[in-house]
Amino acid sequence: MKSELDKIRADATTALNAAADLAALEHASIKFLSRKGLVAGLFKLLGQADASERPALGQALNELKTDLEALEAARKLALTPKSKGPSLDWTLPGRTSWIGGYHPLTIVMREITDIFRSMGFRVADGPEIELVKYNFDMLNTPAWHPSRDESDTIYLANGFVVRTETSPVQVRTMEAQDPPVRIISPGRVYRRDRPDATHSPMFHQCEGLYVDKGVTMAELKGTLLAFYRELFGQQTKLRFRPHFFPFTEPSAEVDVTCPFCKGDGCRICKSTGWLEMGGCGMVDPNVLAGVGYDTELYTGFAFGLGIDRIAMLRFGINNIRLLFDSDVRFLRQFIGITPR
Ligand code: 2NL
Repeated sequence: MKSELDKIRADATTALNAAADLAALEHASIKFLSRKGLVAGLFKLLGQADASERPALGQALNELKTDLEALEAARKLALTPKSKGPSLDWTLPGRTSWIGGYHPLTIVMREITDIFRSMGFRVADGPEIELVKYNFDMLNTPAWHPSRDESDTIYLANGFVVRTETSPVQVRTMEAQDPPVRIISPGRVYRRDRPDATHSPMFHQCEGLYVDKGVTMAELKGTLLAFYRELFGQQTKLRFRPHFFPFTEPSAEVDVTCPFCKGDGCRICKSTGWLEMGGCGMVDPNVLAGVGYDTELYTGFAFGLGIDRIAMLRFGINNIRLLFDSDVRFLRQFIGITPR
């Protein structure tokens, strides 16, 4: 029986190893390891064996059975096709979700429009490419005025310019509706300026216009004072310096007390205690007449302020180019900041 056992071990090992696929393995497995297989047959012969040989034979038979079962399991694993699904590379970096933020100019622009909205102004919009007619002629700008020079203004073909102020928006609004008109026009404007820390050929302006019966310069100053106090703090003071603009008469430049030193004098205001913020005046009757308003009935005030300058002051930005370079290392610093 021992030789029988050795022969079955050799045959079964060969058959299981030789199985080239799962079907052949199953075939060999049935032949040797099933309930009526050759190994089971040997267990039946055990009863007829000599009593003295039975323990050793029994142990050898058990070993044969476990050895062949282990071989069959190993062959089965080797012959089972590997899963062909997409494999995962766990060493790759994960997907980052980026958090967005507002651009500093957006923050300041929203603060400005919010304040003027609260005072009853509407926000008006218009094209950045304008007719010379709207950018200069209808604003009472004489043909000889230096702002019309090609060294200052970017001229396009067929009587167009890229707007140098947002005033054309106000002219178009007045053309389209009768007084009362109470609007602001924030937006981009363009000048032929040599870029440096404080100048950019494209920058942002917000103009305001109020035309109605009996509008006075006192209301102009009161409106701007309320605006700047809301923006820079309630202790802010205002100063008008006489000036000239073709579209307003009288005209003034507007200074506010420095919000950093409260007027004492510091590095920001160059020890003057004042910051220059923009220009303003009473709308020249020629402008009102140009849009068909009755200048005996209506008066108006207008003003213009630079948005970039306000953003630079508000956030301590020392170079205007930072506002337009879209450098994420700069912009990241504004994540989480919202209009006040
Ligand atoms: C400045 C000066 C100013 C205006 C803009 C204006 C518009 C119309 C009629 C009259 Cl439709 N005036 N705008 C008036 C005075 C000054 O801007 O220094 N801006 C930064």
